Amino acid sequence: MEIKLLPLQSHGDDRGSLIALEEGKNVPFKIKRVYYLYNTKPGVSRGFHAHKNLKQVVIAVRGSCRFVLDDGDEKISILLDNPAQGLLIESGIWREMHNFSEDCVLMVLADSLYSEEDYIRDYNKFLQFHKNIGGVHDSFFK
Ligand code: T46
Repeated sequence: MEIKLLPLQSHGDDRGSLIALEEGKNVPFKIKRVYYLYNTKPGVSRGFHAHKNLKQVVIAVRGSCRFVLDDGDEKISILLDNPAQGLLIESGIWREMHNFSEDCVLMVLADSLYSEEDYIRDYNKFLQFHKNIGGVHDSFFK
């Protein structure tokens, strides 16, 4: 599995830094939703699900956290600790988030509105999804 890290240009000057996120430019989809995770308690892990269709870009705007991405064949672990990098997570990928730093703020850009129907929260169902469909196909669950 290939990790897709998007470089985000930082416009720094002597006042500080600024990064702009622009749909179709440095974000490869139409942005329908933005949310952020913060105040994650020490020792807590999050995620443990895949999405049938959703694509997202995740940015550690502050602090750090470790992502484990799993496409059903292979697991890859990556530390997100740079506000000038966006992790692109395609649909059909199981994700877990571990080792949140106390100050971690994760900002997430999503290509769809929130829908619990899009989640696969059971790992065995995810493996079945991957095996039977080989990727993105919502009808398997209907
Ligand atoms: C993901 C990782 C990176 C909403 O009401 N609206 C929303 O847009 C989202 C994302 C969540 N929620 C509710 C659903 C749950 O009751 O907020 C609660 C926590 O969501 P969840 O347990 O899914 O959070 P995480 O941190 O496990 O996962 C989230 C996203 O859900 C997920 O898409 O990829 O962050």
